Amino acid sequence: MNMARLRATPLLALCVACSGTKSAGPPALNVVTITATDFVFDAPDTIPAGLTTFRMLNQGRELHQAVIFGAPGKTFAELEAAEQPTESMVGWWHAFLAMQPTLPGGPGVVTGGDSSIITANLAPGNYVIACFMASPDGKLHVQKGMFRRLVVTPAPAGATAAAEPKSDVTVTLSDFAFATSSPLTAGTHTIRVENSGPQIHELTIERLAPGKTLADFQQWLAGGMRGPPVSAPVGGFAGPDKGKVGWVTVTLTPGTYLLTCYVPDAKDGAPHLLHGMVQQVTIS
Ligand SMILES: [Cu+2]
Repeated sequence: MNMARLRATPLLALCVACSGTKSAGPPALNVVTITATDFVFDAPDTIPAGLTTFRMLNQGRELHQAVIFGAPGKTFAELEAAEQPTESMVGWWHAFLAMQPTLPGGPGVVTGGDSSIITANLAPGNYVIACFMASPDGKLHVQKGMFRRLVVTPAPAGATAAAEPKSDVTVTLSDFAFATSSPLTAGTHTIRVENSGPQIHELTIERLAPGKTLADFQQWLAGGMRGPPVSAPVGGFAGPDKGKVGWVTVTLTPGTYLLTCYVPDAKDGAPHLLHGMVQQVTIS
């Protein structure tokens, strides 16, 4: 996402909001900025419930994402304990799923200097914003303290819900596939992301290096991810829960991309992409 384009967006939204039109209509979407550095999040402490656009600015050098998760009735301390990996990946994920987490959606992974924009519907409750990317030392960013508490308060009484963002394509997530309603094309798109389940999924969009293919990516994975990566993430949607929807705004340019899901499998803990949840798409 081009920074100039990003800066233009809120200005445009502001103009619309301040145009003086008194006609009834849904209010503008609440926009929340999350700043990610190595390895700290800056974000508001409290936001109102409802449809919310999250703009994550990656001002670090490493890849970052902003997974937003909660679990009914859990304290922040319990959420923060659940996010820290244990020795067994599958054991950790089983314990995480056992608290019946909710992942309404968060900005997907982007490189340093880039930004990641999504819209998600958040219910009131306690949430944690966390980054589960790994550093070259093998530690996950969440282990380096890259997490932050977020309180979502009930929307004010009588408040009208904001309208859903307009999307031009839908990507449906399932065990273990991506289904695209129409071919993705070059340009800026707002993609509606639907999770038909049964598991939690995500949509990560990665641009393959020139001449590289899905086979090269799979070989790189199988080789223990040594050497330079064959793809670079350009955004995505972390979530949503089964049966829920969200939106991701992303700019694609001609080339070859991958749609990937790194969510651990509920049975064996392996990332869903190893169960086939990876797809190569050509953008023209
Ligand atoms: Cu998945």
